[in-house]
Amino acid sequence: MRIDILSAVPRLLDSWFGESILQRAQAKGTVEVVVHDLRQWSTDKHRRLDDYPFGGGAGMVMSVEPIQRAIVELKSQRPYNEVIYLSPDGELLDQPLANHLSTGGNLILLCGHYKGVDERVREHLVDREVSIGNYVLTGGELAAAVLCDAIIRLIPGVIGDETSALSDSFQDGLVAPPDYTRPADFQGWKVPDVLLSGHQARIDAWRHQQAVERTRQRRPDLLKGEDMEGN
Ligand code: 6GU
Repeated sequence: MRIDILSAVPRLLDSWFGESILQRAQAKGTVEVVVHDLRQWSTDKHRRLDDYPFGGGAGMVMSVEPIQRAIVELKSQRPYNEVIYLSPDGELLDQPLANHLSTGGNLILLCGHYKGVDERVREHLVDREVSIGNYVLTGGELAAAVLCDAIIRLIPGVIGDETSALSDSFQDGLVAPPDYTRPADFQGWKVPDVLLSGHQARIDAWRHQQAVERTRQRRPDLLKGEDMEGN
């Protein structure tokens, strides 16, 4: 899988993708993330990417031409499944969307800056718009990094224990049950007996019941439309 990120401030992302678990994934060849400076596709003599909005008003708008040239060039080199524009008014990123994108082949991620992009980018060049939450960031770069992290960690072999991505909070629509490690008694703070019992079926049942209970207390929004057994 290959992810191409188009940014006006690529250095913001270089350090992120040069470190961390994502670096290991890239070293193994599971995934390749390539960050591009959109300015290389600018034809303006000052390499500008933005311009004043028609109709006036505050802020600058990212021009359609460099973005179109970038996307056309990348698409001529390999197939892409989706071109995604990171935008605060996009579809909210959640686990099902991360799951979908992690199985779906190559992606182009376009990071907005300034006021946003010329509307014709959204109409003609982008397949999907994604937001990472109901707050506004200065640009789409952090959102692109969040989206990449959520996607890449789901690719088999990227995180140590291959089953652990599937037992994450949210994968079954429930938050995760509590975990404990040694010592079993720390100054009187005890691990629940059932976890020390050795009865795997009882442990599984306890974990499921804890997950349901925690979801009801902390994230009742996740249970909408589900019965309390989490089915
Ligand atoms: Cl994708 N971009 C910006 N600029 N702000 C955001 C966002 C994206 N998602 C949440 N806030």
